[in-house]
Amino acid sequence: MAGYKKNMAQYENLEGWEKLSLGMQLDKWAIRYGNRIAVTDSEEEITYSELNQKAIGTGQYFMEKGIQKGDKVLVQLPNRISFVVVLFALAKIGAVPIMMLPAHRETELEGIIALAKPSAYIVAERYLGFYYVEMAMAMQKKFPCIQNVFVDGTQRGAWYEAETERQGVFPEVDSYSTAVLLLSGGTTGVPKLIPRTHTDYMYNARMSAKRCQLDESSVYLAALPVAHNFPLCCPGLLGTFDIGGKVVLAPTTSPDDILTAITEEKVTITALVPAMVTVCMEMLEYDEDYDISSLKILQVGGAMLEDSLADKIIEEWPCTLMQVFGTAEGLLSFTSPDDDVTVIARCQGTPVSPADEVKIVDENDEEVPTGVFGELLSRGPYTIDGYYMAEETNRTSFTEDGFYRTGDKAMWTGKGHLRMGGRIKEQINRAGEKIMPAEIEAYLCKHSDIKEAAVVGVPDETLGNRICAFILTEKGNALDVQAVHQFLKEIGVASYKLPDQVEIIEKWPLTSVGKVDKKVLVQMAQEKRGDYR
Ligand code: J2J
Repeated sequence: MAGYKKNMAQYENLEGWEKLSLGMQLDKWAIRYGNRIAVTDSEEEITYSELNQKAIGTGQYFMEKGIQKGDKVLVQLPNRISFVVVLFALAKIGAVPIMMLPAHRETELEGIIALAKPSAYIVAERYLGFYYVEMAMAMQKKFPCIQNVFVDGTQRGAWYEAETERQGVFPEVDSYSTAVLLLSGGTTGVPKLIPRTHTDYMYNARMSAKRCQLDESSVYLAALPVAHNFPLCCPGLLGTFDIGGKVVLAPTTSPDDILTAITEEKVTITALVPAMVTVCMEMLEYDEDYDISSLKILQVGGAMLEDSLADKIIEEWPCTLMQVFGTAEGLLSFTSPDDDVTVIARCQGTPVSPADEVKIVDENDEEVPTGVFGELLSRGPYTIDGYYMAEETNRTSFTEDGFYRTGDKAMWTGKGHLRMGGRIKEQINRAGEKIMPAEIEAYLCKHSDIKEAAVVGVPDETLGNRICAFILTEKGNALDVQAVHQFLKEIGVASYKLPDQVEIIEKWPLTSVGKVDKKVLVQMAQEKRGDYR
């Protein structure tokens, strides 16, 4: 452990802090919102009462098959109602879902199974052309801890459909026990699991819903994979259920599925990463049949939102942009719909809880003044004090007094808002000179032929790291290293920041949650190394 253990009692007077398990929250919502539609996917829609009934039946079935309170359970389901049923069924038992993404394969699974030793694996039979059953069976064979594999098939599993009439007798679940294990956003190294408790997770959802001004008429579209913290809880599914709104599950992250769902379901709020906004905008330009006029709030977060894209959203979308800085480890900072548009355009707002403690520090952990970038640290009611079973990592990822080191560069603006500046770890050290990719990306985007840019540090024998710029050009125009150098020099960029390698790209490699996958870009840069000067 990081030597520091959070004392939950200090938060018990906070508005929205409730000592109730997620399973019991659903009982409460079923009574309060009964016949209102809770959630719809491309196949069916169910009410709050039906959702609770299905969760009770499924939970009872899982218990009969041997899942017990405290067990870890791998859940790998796409955006379908069965995901929601499973989430609450496990919550009622006090079993802990590990939130795998549909995109995960053997390598990711093996690391996580070895770490958490799940007793069951709940998986879709098939999704986007991939047949999961074989992979699940192979995992079960390799790891005897997995006693059961439950398959959500095209006909839906017996565990889901037939069991709705059962009465539930469930163990008592401590609301300060772990409710879910989220996967850390970090794309490198050993997998890190993030333990979130029932109480802190619900608090996270409530504070987010409050900032988004959700109410019973809200229709939330889960466009990202729901196993991710953003659509699950910020405010996502849980925040929408808590307020009695309706959740719509988009079957994939394709712009057509997203825009069709917004049009047909009259969605009022959704959450996208910047790369998804760009493709949706392109789609809207070519197809006039979509109608996004029902949208009140577009949450954009997960990665740096370029100023130019923020401006474009504000100009072209018929709703309020909400900039979102979020981490599955906890801390959330959103702009508010009541903020001035100049604020919304240029920052990521303020933390969602009055009890969040945020510090921005230099390399000696000393706080930096307003307007100066440093590393963002956070501690608070819904921020974890350690990863699951990861003593070593915890020593470096948390300070002695329990602040989580985000590894993100941020500053306080003069008006007291957070502005993100990219990853600290991403910093490129080129022959001793420190370069932030985000800075070079912003310069490159000033070029009239460049639509988007991503800069990575590539291991280099001579320089330590060389700078490689991937660029997506306007109308496929070709630009070489010389042309890029000339432009950057013209606008007055120091010569040590000039990219050593420039690659034209037509389509970004994306991570499973839609961020530009910089790890893949580094590999691509290495493969093409012969081409650079
Ligand atoms: C720059 N970087 C950002 C932003 C996240 C809501 C939204 C996103 C996540 C998420 C989330 C950023 N500008 N606006 O959990 O609830 C980068 C930072 C951060 C990392 C966290 C949520 N918003 N980031 O993305 O755990 O680098 O959570 O540390 O996947 O994404 O990644 P993750």
